[in-house]
Amino acid sequence: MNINPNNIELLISAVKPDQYPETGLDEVALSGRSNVGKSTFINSMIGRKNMARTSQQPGKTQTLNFYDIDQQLVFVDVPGYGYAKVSKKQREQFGKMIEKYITEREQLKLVIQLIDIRHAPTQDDVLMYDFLKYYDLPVLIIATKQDKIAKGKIQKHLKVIREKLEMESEDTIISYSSINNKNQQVIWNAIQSYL
Ligand SMILES: Nc1nc2c(ncn2[C@@H]2O[C@H](COP(=O)(O)OP(=O)(O)OP(=O)(O)O)[C@@H](O)[C@H]2O)c(=O)[nH]1
Ligand SMILES: [Mg+2]
Repeated sequence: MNINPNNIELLISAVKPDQYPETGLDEVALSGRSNVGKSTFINSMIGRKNMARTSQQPGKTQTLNFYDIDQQLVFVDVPGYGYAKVSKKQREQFGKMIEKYITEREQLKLVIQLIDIRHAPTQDDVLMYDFLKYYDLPVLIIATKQDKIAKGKIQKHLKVIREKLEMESEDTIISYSSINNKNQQVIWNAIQSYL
């Protein structure tokens, strides 16, 4: 897939369905723990440093942010889960907002779930994966922050993630680093195969 980095647009930050944009394009949503690197992943895939807002503090993304990617697809940046400092009420609101989007959005073709390659998936990661599979959504697992482990250990860590999630055989896992963009073309090819 060939993306023009100068043709990316934040369409809207939405909190409810009547705000979702009508583009006619397929959508790919980003899911994962707060601070795992979802917004950074979007920036790195499109070759733009500051398109999606990122932070070292978890809890940065609080709305569904729809990015038109060169009129080829829409990335939807989603608030992360598992951040203890978010209030219970806010967690419930995020949960409802995400559930509504994921379960009702027809043009949603793929969910990319990011997992930190250094650690086994958490209980929240497992719950999210199970939730997506319950709704029959294809899931592409990106084991991110690959730059933080030795190359020789990648396969072992991928295996731990695959087993802990009990990944379905049709789902794919790919390692990635938003620092050096390794595997970026492999990931674009994988994304394209779901659209
Ligand atoms: N070393 C390394 N750091 C990364 C990578 N991806 C993201 N980070 C860092 O991880 C931190 C969190 O990144 P974000 O993209 O804001 O995380 P997020 O998942 O969008 O977080 P929320 O919006 O809170 O859900 C930032 O300090 C990033 O620089 C990576 O591949 N390698
Ligand atoms: Mg974010």
